[in-house]
Amino acid sequence: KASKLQYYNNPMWPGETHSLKVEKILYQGKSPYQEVLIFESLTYGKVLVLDGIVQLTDKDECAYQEMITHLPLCSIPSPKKVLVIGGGDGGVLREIARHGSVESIDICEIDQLVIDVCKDFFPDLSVGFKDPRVRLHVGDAVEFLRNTPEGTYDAIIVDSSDPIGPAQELVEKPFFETIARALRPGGVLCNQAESMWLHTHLIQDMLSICCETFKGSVHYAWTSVPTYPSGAIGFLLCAKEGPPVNFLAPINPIEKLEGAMTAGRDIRFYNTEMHKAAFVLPTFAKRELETY
Ligand code: AAT
Repeated sequence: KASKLQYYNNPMWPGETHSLKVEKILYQGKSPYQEVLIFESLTYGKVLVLDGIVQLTDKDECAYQEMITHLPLCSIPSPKKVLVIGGGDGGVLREIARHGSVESIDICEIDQLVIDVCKDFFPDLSVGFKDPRVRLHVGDAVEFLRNTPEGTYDAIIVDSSDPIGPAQELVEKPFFETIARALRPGGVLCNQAESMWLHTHLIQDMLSICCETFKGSVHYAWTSVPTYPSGAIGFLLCAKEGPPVNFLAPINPIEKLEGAMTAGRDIRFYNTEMHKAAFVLPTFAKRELETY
């Protein structure tokens, strides 16, 4: 029922909007953290919307979930302990499960309602919760990481919403410091890092914080997700000081992992070429982001 003006006034992408034809509203509710909406669209299947912002659709979720997961996990040999922040839909868990080396998968999602409604409406994503290696923690990631012992994880994936609302603190320096502490030497972070078309300043801020915090290596990667604003989304890949990590050429290629391409649902988007290509930046983005 928001007025048209409100739709064009999101501070993350002022003056623009993107619309999908709604065939049927399947769920509408409000948690203590956000408004949750699920609808059936005409062309993208079911859509999950939080506080008016598209988080995923059936049609293009593969691009986001596969890239945010395999970019970090294919960059280190034999990942064992993995943490997911956010990701209550379960899609990233589904992707992590393809890695046979993984022994434990912790997930910290703030909103129980997101988990519950995704179990009802997105079975292809919430299937990720069925893996016996998964341990669910419902709570704020800031608090969770504060209590995580140093050096616990090989990889941390921050699959969080935009930094307005419950994810506000997840782009700030103290948060990145707790992530670095929670990683083992040479451990890796992959963080949802917005669009190079829209959020240069935010990305520059995150890059400069991460370069100070992670002494190993820091890179920006990006991919195409048609239903995210500007049709592109980026990822920040950071390695903690320790055994060197070369994100640009995967040391643990998915094609060589027993059954990984076909386990559960077939991989649709990620492959080693897409991995390498994700780090290739257009000239304007090179200029704006590579000095960091
Ligand atoms: N895989 C779907 C993509 C998402 S969902 C992001 C999730 O992060 C949401 O379920 C939200 O409840 C959770 N979240 C937000 N803040 C916190 C927090 N502080 N602690 C734990 N979980 C949190 C992201 C899509 C990105 C869209 C880009 N425009």
